[in-house]
Amino acid sequence: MTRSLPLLAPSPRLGAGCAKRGSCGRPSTGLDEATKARVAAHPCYNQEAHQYYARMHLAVAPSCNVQCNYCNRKFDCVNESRPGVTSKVLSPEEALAKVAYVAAKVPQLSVVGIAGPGDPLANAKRTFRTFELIARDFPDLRLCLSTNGLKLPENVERIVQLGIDHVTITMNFVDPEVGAGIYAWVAYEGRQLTGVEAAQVLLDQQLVGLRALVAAGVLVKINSVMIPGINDAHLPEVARLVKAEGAFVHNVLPLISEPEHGTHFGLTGQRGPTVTELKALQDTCEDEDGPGMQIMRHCRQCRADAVGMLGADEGESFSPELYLTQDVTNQPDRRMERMAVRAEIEQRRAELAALRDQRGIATEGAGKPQRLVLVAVASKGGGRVNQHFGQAEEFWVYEAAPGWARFVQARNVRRFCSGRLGCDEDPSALGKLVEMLSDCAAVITTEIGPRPREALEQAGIDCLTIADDANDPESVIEVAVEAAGVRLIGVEATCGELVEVPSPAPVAPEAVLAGCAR
Ligand code: CLF
Ligand code: SF4
Repeated sequence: MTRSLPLLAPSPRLGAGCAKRGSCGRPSTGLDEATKARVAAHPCYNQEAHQYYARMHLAVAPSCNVQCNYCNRKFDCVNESRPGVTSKVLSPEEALAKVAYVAAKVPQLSVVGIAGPGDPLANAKRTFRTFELIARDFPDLRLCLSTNGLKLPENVERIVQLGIDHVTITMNFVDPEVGAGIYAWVAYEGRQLTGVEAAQVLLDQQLVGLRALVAAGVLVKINSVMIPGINDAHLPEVARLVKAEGAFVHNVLPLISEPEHGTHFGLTGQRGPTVTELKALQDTCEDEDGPGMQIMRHCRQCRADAVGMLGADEGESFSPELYLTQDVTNQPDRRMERMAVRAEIEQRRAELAALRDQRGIATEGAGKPQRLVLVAVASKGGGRVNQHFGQAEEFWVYEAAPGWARFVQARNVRRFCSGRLGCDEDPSALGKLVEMLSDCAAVITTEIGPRPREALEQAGIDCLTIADDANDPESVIEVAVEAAGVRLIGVEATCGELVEVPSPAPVAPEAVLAGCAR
């Protein structure tokens, strides 16, 4: 194996013996074994799982009962899906056919979700009929639902009955005065409410629903859209409250407000946050939360008809012409195939966990070092550094230090190299890419061309390459990231300087989303 990363001697274990850490030397997530098993293969509820497992969304819910200022109904629900293309709305039977087709082609599929394009519970009949069919034919797939929460209280019983184990509620405020700036109206009991009254009703319903779900043992995720100047300073308060109410994970995601989407915020010039602002707020919410509730940092704001791994949407490969015309039933051997793939994935994860233990690398929990650098990795998943710099459409950003490597952000970029068609000739493309990575101390990829290498190095970013070999346990993200952290912090330490993450120039949301907005 060729590599330009330094080979590491095993690092001393940080915080060994600390009660907050697991017996294996890695941090304990504080979850009991049953809960760990429930989220182990859910790509949204478990960051590591998103490197291995796929989800699919079924766009069966067209209408909505509220009007968010960041939504244009011509597009998908932006609570859980990036706006850009209106999904084909499926009937429950069409949705079942799609699941059968996708499950046969994507054996790492583990979760089926309903997240739009409107609100699933404003279309409760269609939503529950769809879940009913899937639960009947695909008992091995987990069911997931995302809602604005307005109709949650009256539907909790049905959710529990159907075994929908994961529910997301979008909660953007806990102070109705703040909420009044986010929602144009809320339709409730035959009336169209506006302002503080509308926000108060929505909040009351969300809290009643959240408490009932938690009491019933459903794992609840809270999504909060970060809207600079409107609710950004308020979201730590949301984090505190939802944690106290028993939410499992809090996903703080950035507002998308391109004017071409025609939303109120887009048309009135409301900007979204920069990647730096988003990370800072996620860090603050995590501190507010304290141990016990996780902050989700790997959300890709998927479409309501997304299929595949997060960050690698294959939805367009599964057209209705395919799944509505071909008979792909859920035969037992297909299920066996999924089970075999899952067993392989879990074996790989166990091997990588053992390797991290051997190296004393923690990925979460107490014992986070104070001296850290950010490192960007090009990966397509599988726990490997397996992407060429020029072909990456996203970079995974980790905090790294000796004994520590934690995923903190996925950043979308415009693909720089298009293979045989050559590299992007737009001189600003490379500049934007470098700007996007400018707070990182290093970039780790399988390969990188001389031009981007030079541009990154001129910006003070180290370029490290690691050969990809699926069977080589060295070819793993955390080990590579930690090696980078050790090297960079080591260099700084010998100079007698404190390591500080440089502040990048603000990055406009347009640049962040370039190449991903459809
Ligand atoms: Fe879909 Fe949402 Fe379930 Fe995941 S997405 S309904 S919890 S299976 Fe995930 Fe997509 Fe982010 Fe949603 S990355 S937008 S958090
Ligand atoms: Fe749009 Fe979703 Fe808000 Fe409804 S809940 S208005 S579909 S973003």
